[in-house]
Amino acid sequence: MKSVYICFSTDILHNGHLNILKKAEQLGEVTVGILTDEAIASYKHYPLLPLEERKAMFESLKGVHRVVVQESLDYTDILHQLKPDIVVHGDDWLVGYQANIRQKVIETLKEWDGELVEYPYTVTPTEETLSALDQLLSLPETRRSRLKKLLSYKPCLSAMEAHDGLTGLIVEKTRVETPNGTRQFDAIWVSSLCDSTAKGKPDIELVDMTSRLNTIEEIMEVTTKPIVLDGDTGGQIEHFVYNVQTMERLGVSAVIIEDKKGLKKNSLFGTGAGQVQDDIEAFCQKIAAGKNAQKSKDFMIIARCESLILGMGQEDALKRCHAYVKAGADGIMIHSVQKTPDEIFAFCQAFRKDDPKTPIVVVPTTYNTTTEEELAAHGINMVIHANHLIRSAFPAMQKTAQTILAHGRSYEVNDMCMSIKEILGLLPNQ
Ligand code: SPV
Ligand code: MG
Repeated sequence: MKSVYICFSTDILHNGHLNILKKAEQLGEVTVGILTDEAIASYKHYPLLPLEERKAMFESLKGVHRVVVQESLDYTDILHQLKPDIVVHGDDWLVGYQANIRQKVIETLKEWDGELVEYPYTVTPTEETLSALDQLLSLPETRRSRLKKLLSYKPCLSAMEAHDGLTGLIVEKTRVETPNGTRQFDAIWVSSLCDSTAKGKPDIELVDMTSRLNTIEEIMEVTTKPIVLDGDTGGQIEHFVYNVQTMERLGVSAVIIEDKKGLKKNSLFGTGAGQVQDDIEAFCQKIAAGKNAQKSKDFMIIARCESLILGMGQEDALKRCHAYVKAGADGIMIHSVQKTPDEIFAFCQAFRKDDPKTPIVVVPTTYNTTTEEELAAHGINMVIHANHLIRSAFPAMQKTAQTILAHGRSYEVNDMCMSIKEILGLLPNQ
């Protein structure tokens, strides 16, 4: 009897899957491969059912001899382990990002005269309803817990700022093919700088929480990715505890609050802003009160330390960050406005000596020649690209406005704009 291998990433079984399994069964003894949560999240949505449940689902199917775990989208390793006579797949992978994966399967199978059998891939009505999965993934309960889960298995997350529905869609949908596979952002950063700037206001906690929550609602309506809110100083403790519960209820995954007091100004001003850092004890009390107030297990409060920004040095930053973790912080963010990552790397090395696992978050706006890979290699768990969508949109819009004004007509900006047809087709469900 021939050995047959077929890999699945689905959460929900429908007729299309069962039909292809039936065909596979006629070819020989079927081994089903189940992709890990991480591999699935790398190219589509975060799976609704965790690996173990998906594995159990396939194990219970008639005609499935055994179920194994496939660690990556690339089949090479698993095929070398199993050496199947036949690999079965739908013909949907002839084009797109899967075409490379298919080619490697064909080459690997050649090593032992294995065969690839492809069946026409049919989009069943059930498949269409699978797009309703997005609706489920965007529900508060499902979305909120996803940041903690991603942090638990992915060494370093990449977050991008969004400040309205449209930028939310860009962060949600942007994917690029790289030699290491498909890449997409893991989380959405709702920056105070960008949220304020988009409203034509300075970043001084002037845009109040009601308005910030409206922005979040707008983003949430069109996205499924976990949301990390820039909570500025967190405000008064008495207000913070209420806001924590509101954020949780909405499905926000984490809030980052910074250890500054008085009128908050943006950190990128550096020491020029005359900012005062909060006392360690007072800030620890705020963190503890927030942790006490939260109702769910998965909401995260991340403490942001401004010691390096304010020239207080590494020892002060370390003392504070360890104290914040002791007070209950689920992660720390260490900020810097240096042009190189040196002080961040030195901090991480020292912090990791006493704390190997608390997630470290950074915002490499000024030291942006450093890659996420290098940051990850220094023990950093989340990289936030904090302001780049608004900073790239503004000059583009300004140039368009100036060009129209200069020419007294809009013809000259035709090539700077997307077409009316494109903008009308841009948004889903119109
Ligand atoms: C923000 O994006 O609003 C931040 C990060 O707080 S920074 O602007 O670098 O201070
Ligand atoms: Mg901010």
